[in-house]
Amino acid sequence: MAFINKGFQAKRPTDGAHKLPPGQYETKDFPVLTAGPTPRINLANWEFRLEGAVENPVKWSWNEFNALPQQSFNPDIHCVTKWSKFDTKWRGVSLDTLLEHVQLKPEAQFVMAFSYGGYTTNLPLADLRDGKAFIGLEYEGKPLTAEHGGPARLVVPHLYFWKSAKWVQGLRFMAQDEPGFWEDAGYSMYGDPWKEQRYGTDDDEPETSTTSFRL
Ligand SMILES: Nc1nc2c(c(=O)[nH]1)N[C@H]1C(S)=C(S)[C@@H](COP(=O)(O)O)O[C@H]1N2
Ligand SMILES: [Mo]
Repeated sequence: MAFINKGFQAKRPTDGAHKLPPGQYETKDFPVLTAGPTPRINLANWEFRLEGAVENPVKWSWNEFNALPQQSFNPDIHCVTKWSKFDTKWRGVSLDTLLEHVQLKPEAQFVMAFSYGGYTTNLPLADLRDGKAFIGLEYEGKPLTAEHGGPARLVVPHLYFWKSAKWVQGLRFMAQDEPGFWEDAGYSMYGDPWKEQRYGTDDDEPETSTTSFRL
């Protein structure tokens, strides 16, 4: 029954209630999921960059980055391997704060997050705005551990957690959407857990497709 929309009954909670997206289960643990080794990062050389389709590429050292305004975030997170964890406790820098420092070129619509160690993941720029994403520096009141992406990781909790690049080094703004590491391996270009977009085959079909409406 391929024409059933898997996300039909799933609604993202709007009232702050903790809910499980379709196919997920709750865990109290914080599992570690990494493809490859954990990179060793020397804070003296660490930098975070905004580059690509911008008028003014920006770069922060570790001390400069930590001097940016920080906020607390308590999101629910959802991994494509089906665990969800409610009410995680972070501190970090909102992407809105970082975006104040760049003048984007008009064609900048997508972002490639890139990490120490070579990991990449793609997102629409709109998904980083309006309090929806942050760079996490602390978890449960302590500096973020290396296994969870410390010293700094992207956190985009409304999308599957593979979009939350650990050891993030920067964001490259792009005119066109391009697949990152897992997306290139067949995972969804967008990864909305409420629509259960796990694989590329779960992504919304173009509006021009009529076959899915035939019985
Ligand atoms: N750099 C990097 N970031 C990454 C990954 C990775 O392998 N490398 N794995 C992703 C996946 S698949 C998930 S589920 C989360 C896991 O984060 P955690 O190990 O802190 O639970 O990190 C994401 N970010
Ligand atoms: Mo994952």
